[in-house]
Amino acid sequence: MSGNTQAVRRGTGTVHLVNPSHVSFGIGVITPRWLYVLAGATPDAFGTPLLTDETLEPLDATAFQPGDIVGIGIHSGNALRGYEVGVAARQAGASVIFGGIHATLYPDEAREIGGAHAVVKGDGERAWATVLADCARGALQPVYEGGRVEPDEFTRARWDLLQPGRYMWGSVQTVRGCPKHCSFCSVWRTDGQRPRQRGSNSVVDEIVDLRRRGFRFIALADDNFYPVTLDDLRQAERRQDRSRLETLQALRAERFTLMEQLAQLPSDMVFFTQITMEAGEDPEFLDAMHRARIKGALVGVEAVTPEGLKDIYKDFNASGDALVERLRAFQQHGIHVLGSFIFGLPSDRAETFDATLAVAERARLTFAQFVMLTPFPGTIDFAAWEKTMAADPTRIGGIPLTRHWLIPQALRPKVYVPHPTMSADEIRERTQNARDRFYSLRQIWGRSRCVRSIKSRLAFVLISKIYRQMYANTGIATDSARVGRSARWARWMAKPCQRLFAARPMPDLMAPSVGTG
Ligand code: B12
Ligand code: SF4
Repeated sequence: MSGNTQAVRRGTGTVHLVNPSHVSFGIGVITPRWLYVLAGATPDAFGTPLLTDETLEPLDATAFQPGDIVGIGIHSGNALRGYEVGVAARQAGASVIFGGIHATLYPDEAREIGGAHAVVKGDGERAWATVLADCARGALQPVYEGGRVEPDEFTRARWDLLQPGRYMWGSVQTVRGCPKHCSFCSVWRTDGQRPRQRGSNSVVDEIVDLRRRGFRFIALADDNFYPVTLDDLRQAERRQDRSRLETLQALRAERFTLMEQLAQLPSDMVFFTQITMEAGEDPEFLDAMHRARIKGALVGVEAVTPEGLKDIYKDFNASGDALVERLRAFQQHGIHVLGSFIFGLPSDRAETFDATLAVAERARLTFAQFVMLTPFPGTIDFAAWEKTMAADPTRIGGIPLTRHWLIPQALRPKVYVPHPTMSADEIRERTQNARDRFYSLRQIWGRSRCVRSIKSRLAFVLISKIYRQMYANTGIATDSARVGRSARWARWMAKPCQRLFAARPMPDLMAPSVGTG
């Protein structure tokens, strides 16, 4: 995305921020928040950064000039493309800085193969200004420790830099960190287990800013919107741990304040978040979500059996009938659930796939994603797998499997962890089959009864299909023709879909005034 005006300052050229992607759709679903947050953390003296989101369109590397500063944010999935961008920027004579979760975990890699002059580990809010200042005086350090900033330091995103009409959903983060410790997830290890919860006023101010610009759909880009459970409170009470109890109660009260404020925003607004299913046991919380118009939530169901949940240290989830009940509780409060399931767990068997689909149906999930167990760096699963792979001689294009993100996308295996009873192909095919069945036109049309008018039902079908093509197919298909077809289809459908999400801007909207800072 180009087109911002930028001031060139003494000593340095333009500051670029690049969100890398090997596939572009023309339209984006959710705004990549880090781009706009880092733009917000860029001191005025460095001018307005030029933002490029490659999920919209590929980067034009000729835009890099000697003396420019190029910031690239990567997670493991887009690290390889990020490194190509870094190398191109360095060749053009720019200073190259990497950040994001993957660079935090592998700072040396970004320098060795990504052309990085410097890497920021952890949060970028504080470190970015230091990096820019060091760069301007020719004193860049190889690594900056960005640490974990406190909630009052979370930088407000610069939504004024958004090009109108390019994204369907705005994104606002309300909390970082998660108290759980799921074995496949890196969040609790990189962002920490202490919830760093942002004051409701600053969250709402940003949402108001987005609504003024015509965004009525907002993703609360949190990993766990429910960081304090009823059980946490009970345990603190039982232990008579007064100070913990007060901390937890304050966090919970702040959630309610936030939701109360969201409820006062224009009635056409819709929020979506990610949450643990424990919230399904907390009707007061679900009621507040409903009033706040948090109409959808991704719930990490992961596995439908107790054995599966044990495999991934997620015993706090329910299984069997209790699972169906918890998921239905969301639905009964008017909250659509996007159930997220992982296949390929050691205890999975051929029948697990059907059992999972049956739960998805019984629980009346509105959407579902079925992913294959992938050892992402920074997770317990990855550490254990890396150990077992130490003597494995397999190389793809010279890359060991334990560095799978460096293998070109088309050659990347889809299943990494050997399964006790199923082959990699069997897991992939059964996963693909589960997706095909869940997203068959007949099934989607049946589920579309969750909305009323025919127009809304058709919109539901469109959104289900686009969701599946953008996120589901591109990640699973082994055959590159299928990936290409999916991407083309999503590109073609994205434009009409975007129109469904856009709202008339409300430039005069004011924030509701209750709440904490
Ligand atoms: C929202 C979200 C999504 C959205 C993305 C929407 C979008 N356009 O951004 C959706 C739902 C599409 C998504 C999809 C996926 N996601 Co996701 N997602 C997130 C989530 C919850 C929030 C991201 C966010 O906006 N954070 C807010 C910003 C401000 O924080 P940040 O990105 O960390 O940036 C800060 C620092 O990292 C740093 N920084 C970042 N970049 C840079 C660059 C520079 C130069 C500097 C100096 C600093 C810097 O500064 C920022 C401010 O402090 C994160 C978890 C998390 N806590 O971040 C997972 C997360 C990034 N996702 C993850 C995963 C695995 C996925 C999927 C693969 C899931 C799946 N199985 O399909 C897909 C991949 C999609 C794809 N093809 O790329 C993992 C990545 C793990 C890893 N090792 O890479 C995470 C960490 C969650 C997890 N449970 O582990 N995701
Ligand atoms: S998967 Fe969800 S609940 Fe588990 S640690 Fe990660 S963010 Fe927390």
